Amino acid sequence: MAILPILQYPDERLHKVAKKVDQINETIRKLVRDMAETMYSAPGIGLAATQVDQHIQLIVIDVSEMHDDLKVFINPVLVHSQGEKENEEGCLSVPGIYENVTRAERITVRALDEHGEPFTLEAEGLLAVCIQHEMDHLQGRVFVEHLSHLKQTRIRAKLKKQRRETF
Ligand code: K1U
Ligand code: ZN
Repeated sequence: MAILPILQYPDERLHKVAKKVDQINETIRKLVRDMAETMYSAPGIGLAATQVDQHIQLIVIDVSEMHDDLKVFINPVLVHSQGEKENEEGCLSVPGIYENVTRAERITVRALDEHGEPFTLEAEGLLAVCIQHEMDHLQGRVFVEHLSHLKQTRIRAKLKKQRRETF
C-alpha cells in the first residue's frame, strides 16, 4: 500500500470533472487500498480520487470511530435528497479551514463497490455530509466554493500565509 500526495487548494487540478469508471479491476482495487491508507493516515473521514490527481468517479469514506467501516463508492449517483442542514466541514485539500455549508439532510445514493456490485445506501448525519462533499470533488468542486467570494479570498490568503510559514 502507499500514501498518496493530496492536491492542495487552489490547485487547478481540483477543478477537473471525474470520468466514469468503466472497468473495475485490480488497478482500481489497488487505488482503493492506497486511497484508504492515505485517508486514515491524514487523518480524514473521506477522500475522492480527484484529490490524489486521479480523475475518475471513486470515493472512499469511513466515518466510524474505530476505522473499521470503509465504504467505497464507484460511479456514485444521488437518487434522492431531502431537507437541508448546515454543518461544519473540513477538507484535506484545504488544511486548517473549517466552515459551515448547507447541504441535503438525508440522501439516497447508488453506486458500485470495489467488486463491481451495485448497492443503494440511505444516509443522514455526518455520512450524508461526507458523501455530498466527496461527490462535489468528483464534479471539480471544493467545499469553500459554497462560500461567499469574500470568504474564499480570505481563505486563499490564509492558506498562502500558512504555507509561507511552513516552508
Ligand atoms: O478532504 C476530504 O474530502 C476529507 C474530509 C471529509 C469531510 C469532513 C467533514 C465534513 C465533510 C467532509 C475530511 O476528512 S477533513 C478531516 C476531518 O474532518 C476529520 C479528521 C479526523 C477525524 C475526524 C474528522
Ligand atoms: Zn474535501
